[in-house]
Amino acid sequence: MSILPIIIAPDPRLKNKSELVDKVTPELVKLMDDMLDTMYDAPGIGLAAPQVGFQKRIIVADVSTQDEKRDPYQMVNPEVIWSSTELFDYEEGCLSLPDQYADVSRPKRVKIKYLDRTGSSQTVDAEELLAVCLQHEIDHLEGVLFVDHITKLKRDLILRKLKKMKKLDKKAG
Ligand code: GNR
Ligand code: NI
Repeated sequence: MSILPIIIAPDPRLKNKSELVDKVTPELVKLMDDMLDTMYDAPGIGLAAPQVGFQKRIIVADVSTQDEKRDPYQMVNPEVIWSSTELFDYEEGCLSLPDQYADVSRPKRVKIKYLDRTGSSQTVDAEELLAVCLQHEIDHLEGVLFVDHITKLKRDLILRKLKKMKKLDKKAG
């Protein structure tokens, strides 16, 4: 159980492509457990390994609400193997872009193939919020942030604000 520091944009580590995992080792299972702890602590509904400094194709997610039972996903090498032509708009945020939000349009339903924490191949059919979240996390593995799906004008505005915040943080120590 550890909470890992989350990398804030702009940061070149968030723009890298993450590497395929060739074996689900106990170390990677520990990383996935720490990622869930970090996500719940933030709090967030998803987290990708590159956000905590590991350039590996690993994501976690849980879109359950406060009054529901926890429903965590831990996915290794996730891939979208089908997506609907119907789109779904959602106001996205990101733990690596604190307090910044924008509407993003993505396929409403997706089928995702992945390895679970035991190394077994699984698929999940996701729609609406879970589909948004899993596509957002898989984007992180390609070095893509939600702001890469909006206009350059809006993206530059958000990235300028984050740069300014980092500068102020540095000054404050
Ligand atoms: O916590 C998160 N909320 C969220 C809201 C709308 C669309 C996507 C997300 S994912 C985000 C956590 C995060 O940054 N994951 O990479
Ligand atoms: Ni994110």
